Amino acid sequence: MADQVLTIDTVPGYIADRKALRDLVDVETLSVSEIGDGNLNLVFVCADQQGRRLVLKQALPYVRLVGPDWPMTEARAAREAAAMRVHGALSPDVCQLVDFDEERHVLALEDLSDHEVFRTRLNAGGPYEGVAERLAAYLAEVAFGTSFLGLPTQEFRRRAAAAINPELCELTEDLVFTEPYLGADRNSVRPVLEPVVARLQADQEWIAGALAMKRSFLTVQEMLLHGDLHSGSVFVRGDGADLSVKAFDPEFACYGPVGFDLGMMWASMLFAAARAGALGDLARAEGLFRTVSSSWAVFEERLRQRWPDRAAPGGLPDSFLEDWLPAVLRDSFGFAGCEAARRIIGLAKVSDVESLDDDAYAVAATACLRLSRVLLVERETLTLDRVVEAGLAAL
Ligand code: SR1
Ligand code: MG
Ligand code: MG
Ligand code: MG
Repeated sequence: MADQVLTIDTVPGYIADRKALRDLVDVETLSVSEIGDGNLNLVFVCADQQGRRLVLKQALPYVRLVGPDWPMTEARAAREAAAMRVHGALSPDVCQLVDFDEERHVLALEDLSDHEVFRTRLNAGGPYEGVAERLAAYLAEVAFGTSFLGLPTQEFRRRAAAAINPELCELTEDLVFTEPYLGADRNSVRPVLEPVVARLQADQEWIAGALAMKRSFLTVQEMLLHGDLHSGSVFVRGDGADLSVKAFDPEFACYGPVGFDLGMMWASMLFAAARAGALGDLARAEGLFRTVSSSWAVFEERLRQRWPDRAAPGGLPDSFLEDWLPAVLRDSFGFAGCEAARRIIGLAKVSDVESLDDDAYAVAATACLRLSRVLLVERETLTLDRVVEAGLAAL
């Protein structure tokens, strides 16, 4: 309902009326700004004169990127709140939920205004070392803690059944797994890329790879996914020993295949690498490509550490892990290949590539699509080293 949608003028009154929030800031001296730049929601930063801050995020009843003509359930806010609680209990690298108002679909979030969005840092050529690895550790903890590995199977099945998010999953099915390959009116690329896309969309091996990943996304309910883990869903602060990493925005959360989030995250590293290469910094591009390998190593190591604590050791011998990890790796390649294509061809694009001038755009976007083909078509036999080789060869 329109009167339920917050504005910068109604936020102070909203906070004053909300018991969990009213003592966290002084509403009398509050300044409010709306900073949401994502595709779906409103985000308000509220600061009082004592320097206390609160961040409110409200799900709109439509897709912000397109407007009221594309309705979208606000129930996604409840999915997001639930995922933040579960993920936050398993990993320190998750933005904390302060309060959730189910009626108005408003989440109050930990103030991370001393952080920056990872994509912003990547686009500026800033430090990336350690971020993909920390995200991989977070994903490993969640993969263990929300799946049949860490949970008794009845509990696992109950949680999987409760975590449905059909409307947002359909958005992913359409935008990530259908439209870039089969075509859609809302697809677009700059003219220089049209022949590359036309060739790919006539490539049955590439399409079959994407549709195999679609089947996996639709049919596998393995862990509680973040569901949209791109570099715009990650805050970072500092680097080296002072690095802080906080994943946020899990409104697409659902039970799905373990390789999904890892693949999405890898694609973000590939976009940043393609951007660096297109701007002439091949050393940075190579370093970024190598994060696929280094983050996989962390993911695998963390799961091997957790393995002795699995819920049903009698039913899951070590041989299971030795088969399962390579299967997750192959899936992650495939999901990265879908994300690498859809952010170039489909509706929801990434500034890593879109902010480039035409010449650099042609290089970066073509490289992403070449990598998409390698990841999707070769995923069953691909090695981590070959990703770096193929990435550099594509630039
Ligand atoms: C219309 S929403 C498009 C995209 O934005 C979100 O961040 C998801 O990535 C979704 O696919
Ligand atoms: Mg409502
Ligand atoms: Mg049993
Ligand atoms: Mg988002």
